[in-house]
Parts: sequence; structure tokens; C-alpha cells
Amino acid sequence: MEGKITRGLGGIYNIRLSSGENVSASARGVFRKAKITPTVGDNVSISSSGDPDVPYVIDRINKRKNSLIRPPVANVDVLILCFAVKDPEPDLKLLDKMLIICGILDIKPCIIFTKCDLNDSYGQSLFETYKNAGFDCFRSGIDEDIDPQKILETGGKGATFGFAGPSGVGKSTLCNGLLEGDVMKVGDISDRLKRGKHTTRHVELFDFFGGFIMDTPGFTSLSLFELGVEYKSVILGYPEISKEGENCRFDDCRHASERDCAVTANVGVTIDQGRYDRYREFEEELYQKRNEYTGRKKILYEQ
Ligand SMILES: Nc1nc2c(ncn2[C@@H]2O[C@H](COP(=O)(O)OP(=O)(O)OP(=O)(O)O)[C@@H](O)[C@H]2O)c(=O)[nH]1
Ligand SMILES: [Mg+2]
Ligand SMILES: [Zn+2]
Repeated sequence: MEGKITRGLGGIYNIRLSSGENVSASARGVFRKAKITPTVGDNVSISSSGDPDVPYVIDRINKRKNSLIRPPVANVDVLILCFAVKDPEPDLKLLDKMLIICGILDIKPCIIFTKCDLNDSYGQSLFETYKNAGFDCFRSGIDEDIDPQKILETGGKGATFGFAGPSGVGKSTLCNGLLEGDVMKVGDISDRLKRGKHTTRHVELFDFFGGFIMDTPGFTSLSLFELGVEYKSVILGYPEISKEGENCRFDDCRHASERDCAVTANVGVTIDQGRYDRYREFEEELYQKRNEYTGRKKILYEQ
């Protein structure tokens, strides 16, 4: 029988069958041996296990369109990147890293700046920066509901959406809003540290306009190097830099201090200074480490 993994906890997976029925299944040992982790969003084949507690077993995981480690989801079409303008403060390096990963994996990003009620002018400026860079952007705040139709338009009917972002930014709150019901538990943020409390511990997949939407646990850090991202791929998270770069004198211009670089000439004009600085920082770091890649597993590229 064919189905989709909607939840996974302690080696037990919830599977939605094509008939609509939900069943639980374990995974065959072959997956562990092959170091493949069944992931929420995976399309799978299952059969009876003979075990009354967990009546099915996953026999096969269909080829994935993509899979991520943070958040741990498979087969996403649109990643909804959520960052709060305050409580917690937005980590724009993390946002840009997620945009690089989306670029590499050909996942469409959609950015929501949340908690705009706490600092509307900052929300507006972030919105404009990222909109001008070429991304689909939204703002949300306590009294402002996001129209599910607008989110849907970023991926189209039948698309699979996944939330991503730090803990406490309001991913579950948004997910509940989009699903028009309180399905996910919403957490507090700690008063002292103004950080999220990691309320959502597991990925959960829901029906969304003929497709799916996944709420995910928050995460605070991500290493491009550990994921196997190469310096030449950093540009994939910076469409506005890539566009200006077509006019540079050298084809292999790294947009640092080369002669006739159209990118450096446009920083502060068509390219946001902060975005350029982060691009340079990531590109330079990975360039310095470029010789350390030999023999390394390219986690991001091996699906
Ligand atoms: N002021 C304000 N608070 C919000 C907004 N959205 C969510 N919150 C609050 O922020 C806190 C965290 O919200 P969650 O939805 O649990 O955050 P999360 O991103 O799912 O966090 P994790 O599950 O820990 O990753 C809750 O107290 C929410 O009520 C908003 O737009 N404005
Ligand atoms: Mg949550
Ligand atoms: Zn250049």
C-alpha cells in the first residue's frame, strides 16, 4: 500500500494511506543500514508487519524531490522562512543561509517577518530589503492574519509547504492561522532570554488545499560547511547580486575587490549593504575551506 509519512516519533511513523486512513508503521532495518532516515513528507510503500501494536512496516521510500536536515522534512515545494522582528531578534545570517540552501535544492522560499506588532518599522524595512532582493515576502503581527490564499499562490494548488525558522518566532501560530484551527500547541518565549522554548518537538504534516503544510521545530544554527555547500553556490541565495554580477568584467568575479565589478559598484544602490556583507562573509569562509572538501560527504546534495 502507498502512503505518506505525516509524523515520526521514536521510530514509529504515522502514515496517511491514499484511501485517507491513518496507520502506524515501523521502518525496515535496511534503511538504518543504508543510513536513510524515513522523514515526514516521504512517500512510502508499506505492508503488514504482523505486530498488533505497530501493524505496518515501511518497505520502500520513493525517490525524494529533496530532503532537509534542518528542519527535517522531505519533498517540500515551498519553504516558509519565519523570522520575528523582535523576541527573538532576527538572525539575518540564518535567514540568508536558508535562502542559499533553497537556491541549491531548488526549493521556493517565501519569507514571513513575524511579530511586526512589536516593531512595525523594522518589519517594513526587512520586508523591503528582501522584496527588493527578489523574494516573496509577507509580514504578520498579532492583529494581522495572513491570507492562506496568498501563501498558497507562492506554490500553487497541491504544493507542499514547510515552515522553517528559530524557536519562538510564531511558526505554530501561523500554521494554526493558515489551517484555521488550533491544531499545533503554541509556546511561550522565556522572559529572561527572549528566546523560544522549543515547543514544537516534531514535524507534523497537515492537509492544505489539496497539498500539505508542515509545522517544524525551531533551530538556531546551521553550518553551510557541514552541509557541504561550496563557495560557488553561495550566490544561489543572492539573486540580486547574481543579476548585477552579469555585468562584471571577469566571468569568475568573486565580487570582492576585482576591477570593474558591477556588484561592488552597486552596493548601497540596488544591493543592500547587509546582504552584500553576508554574501562576502559566507563566500570567503567557504573559499578558504575549499580544499577541505575532498572526501567529505555532500550532505545537501545526496538525497
Ligand atoms: N507579539 C506577537 N507574538 C506572537 C506572534 N505570533 C506568535 N506570537 C507568540 O510567540 C510565542 C511563540 O509562538 P509559537 O507559534 O509557539 O512559536 P514557534 O515558532 O512555533 O516556536 P517553536 O515551536 O518553539 O519552534 C507565543 O507566545 C505566541 O503567542 C505575533 O505576531 N506577535
Ligand atoms: Mg512551534
Ligand atoms: Zn563582480
